[in-house]
Amino acid sequence: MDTNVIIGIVIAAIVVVAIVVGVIVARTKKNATAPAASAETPTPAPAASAGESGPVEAAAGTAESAAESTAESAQSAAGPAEETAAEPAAPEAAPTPEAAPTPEPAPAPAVETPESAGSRLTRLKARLAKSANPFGKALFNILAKDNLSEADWEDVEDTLLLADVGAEASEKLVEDLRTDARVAGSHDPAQVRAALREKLLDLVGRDADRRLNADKPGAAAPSVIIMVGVNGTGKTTTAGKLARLFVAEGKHVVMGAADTFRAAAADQLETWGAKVGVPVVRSDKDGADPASVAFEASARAKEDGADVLIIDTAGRLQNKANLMDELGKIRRVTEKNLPVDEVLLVLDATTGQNGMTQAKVFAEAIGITGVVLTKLDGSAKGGIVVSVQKELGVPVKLVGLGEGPDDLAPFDPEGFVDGILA
Ligand SMILES: Nc1nc2c(ncn2[C@@H]2O[C@H](COP(=O)(O)OP(=O)(O)OP(=O)(O)O)[C@@H](O)[C@H]2O)c(=O)[nH]1
Ligand SMILES: [Mg+2]
Repeated sequence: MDTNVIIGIVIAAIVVVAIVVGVIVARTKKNATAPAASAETPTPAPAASAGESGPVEAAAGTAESAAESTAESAQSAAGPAEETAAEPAAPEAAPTPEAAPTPEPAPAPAVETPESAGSRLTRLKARLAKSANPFGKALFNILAKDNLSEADWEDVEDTLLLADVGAEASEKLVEDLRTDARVAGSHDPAQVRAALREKLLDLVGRDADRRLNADKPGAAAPSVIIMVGVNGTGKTTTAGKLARLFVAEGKHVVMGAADTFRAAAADQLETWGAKVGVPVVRSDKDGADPASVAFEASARAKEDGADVLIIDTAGRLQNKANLMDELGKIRRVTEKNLPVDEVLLVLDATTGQNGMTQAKVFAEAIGITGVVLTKLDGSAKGGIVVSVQKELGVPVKLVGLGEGPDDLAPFDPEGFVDGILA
């Protein structure tokens, strides 16, 4: 009995050992075959198909068709080569996504908080005073003299003309100042300054409604703004800065890159938009129809329930009739989706009176509801504020005072006059 039990245990042990060994051997075989297959398959298979197809076809052809077949074989070789290039890409691509997600999501949350309108006004007022712009100060220095001679009054008028106030307005201001007792009769600098400040404020227009239509109560939503102007005045920059101003007010903004003249223009607008999380509707084709981009942008803004749509357009010379007609088309096509509430003419303050001719033609071609005066920081011609309003009968609504992202502010007549008198 005891011997039988021992024999039984020994047999059982042998069976168990045999099973364990069997399992180990099977696993080792599997491991050995799997990597070999995955490593080998991609390389030899394509090499064979690319290499074989050429010679086989060439051999079948006659002398005449040899050239064709060679070409074909080259093509057929290229074909599989492409396929094979794609094939191995698949298994190789598989492991990469695991590593890729780590670095990519990092840049996404970097959305900036733009400066509020109130605080930028104070900053911009100071900048205006420091710029090359204070023609008001030059006027004050003449007017504060004790006995004003005819030559002094001529200097006053010249200063106004040089600052681009315009001939008619300059003449009128000189007349007003000459008859003002505080200037002509008093020698108190404070009174002279007060009188000059008042007159300049009258000239700039203190009562005009300078709000953007999008900011008025009961404004359409989405409210549509189109930026127009000659080349390089600052349309795209202003569109970007304006988007920030709206974002600072908590508005949902969409932009349309209807400057399809060059892809860089849409890229430029996208860069502005990306900083504050504003989407940009654009075309990927250089030279696409700008009106169709405007149409798509207005459709998107409507669909998204945006508060404001800003459409940037290409710079154009006012004497190019076809380009001016294109602006009319952009407006009409946009209006198939949404009414256009605002057309902002972007004028470079440093161009002075030349800007006036442009302004008139743009006003006729597309209609203008407001002016943005850019580069006032580098201009001694701030008087253009006066002349452009007088000529067009539309107010200056915004001013650009630098290249910084928040260097755009609603135009404030008091701030402007104080800035140029400082
Ligand atoms: N100093 C100063 N520079 C400005 C101001 N606004 C715009 N610029 C600069 O003017 C240059 C032209 O600006 P853009 O916005 O590209 O002008 P644009 O009108 O869109 O130009 P096009 O699309 O080519 O017609 C850029 O270098 C801007 O930084 C401003 O208020 N002050
Ligand atoms: Mg532009």
